[in-house]
Amino acid sequence: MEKQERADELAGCFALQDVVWNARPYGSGHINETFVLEAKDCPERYILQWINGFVFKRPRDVMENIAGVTGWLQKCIRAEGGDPKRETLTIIPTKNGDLLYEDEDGGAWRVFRFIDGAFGRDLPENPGVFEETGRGFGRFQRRLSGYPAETLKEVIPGFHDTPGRYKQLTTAIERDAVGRRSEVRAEIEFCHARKDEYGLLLTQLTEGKIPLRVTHNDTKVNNLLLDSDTGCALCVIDLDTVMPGLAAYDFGDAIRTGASTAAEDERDLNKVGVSLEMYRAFAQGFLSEAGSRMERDEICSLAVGAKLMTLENGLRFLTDYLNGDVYFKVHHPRQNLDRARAQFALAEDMDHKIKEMLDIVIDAAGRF
Ligand code: ADP
Ligand code: GN1
Ligand code: MG
Repeated sequence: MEKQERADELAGCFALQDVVWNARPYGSGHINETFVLEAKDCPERYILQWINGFVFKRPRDVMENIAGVTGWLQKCIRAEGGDPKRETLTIIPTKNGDLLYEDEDGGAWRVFRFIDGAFGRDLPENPGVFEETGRGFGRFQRRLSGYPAETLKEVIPGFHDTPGRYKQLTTAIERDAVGRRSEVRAEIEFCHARKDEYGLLLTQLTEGKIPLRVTHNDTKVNNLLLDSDTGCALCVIDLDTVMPGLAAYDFGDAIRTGASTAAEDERDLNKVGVSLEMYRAFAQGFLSEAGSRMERDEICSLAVGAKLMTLENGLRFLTDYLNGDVYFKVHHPRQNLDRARAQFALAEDMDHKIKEMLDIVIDAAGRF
């Protein structure tokens, strides 16, 4: 059965008001299928999502992680005088009290309260918006600093294991499943030439120079909602990948998406680069919330993280292109290749600016 058809029927399985719900496709994520549930004369709206079972092999683990983390965040938000219904996700259980609903094809579905009066962006329009985005992700990391990390399930093993991502690329190159290898020789060369860089952060972690924290791990700019009235950071969403990780992953992925001068899949590579003005704005916001606990090595790792997350996503997009677009949603057949090329162009620009990027985070931390 098509997802849309299923979505229309599924509202009745969740603990919602007993009215006729209409499901409309929503958002621009690459992984899940998202719908907004609306009903005539009903002010409440909800998000209904099909959890991508190819990406998340154990959706129940995903939901248990989210339940734990949102429960913790609700307490922090209440203690800080905030509104837990708007500042974090609220899971709406099924009528049986379960965190998810399994359909007869084995697909997993969940419902969240819709956060009204808020907006997200694929690309922030100015440094002010991006500074708030930094504050939002930094606050998320600060609030979760005491969370018992050992209770979190590793929902995607090796999610930010960049050397592992490179290995997956080499496997995809060898298999050449859909005959695209000969078309991407230059991109493959680019990835081989940088193979010594992929382990930079993991080495620092193993050597004890930077700490493991509870991180979001998918801090694309559109995974943060801002308040429509005040423009302030409101709610971090898309909590599927909350796991132990590095501050540099969250800092880095937000820079990759929000400080880029072009879209993630921009074809005109002359347009692609990192804006240091945007980078600085994000760094100031992020560090104002999460920076006080960080030592100098960790602060420096943030700049490295920006480059590494950009390379890592490039590796992943190229791998998926070679595998026949089985992981990321694509709207046309060359989109993963466009995405990979744009990431590589962005990483090259970061190579030229890495010294300034390091200086900016040190400066924004204001303590060294
Ligand atoms: P994906 O993993 O596919 O990126 P997301 O969980 O990020 O899925 O959801 C996709 C989009 O749906 C988001 O970018 C956001 O615009 C919107 N969205 C998700 N959850 C909510 C929510 N609780 N309230 C309002 N909008 C939401
Ligand atoms: C996916 O779910 P979404 O669209 O926010 C992906 C991220 C990638 C990103 C690239 C679970 O994020 O890791 O960085 O696409 N999420 C997962 O745009 O793989
Ligand atoms: Mg998302």
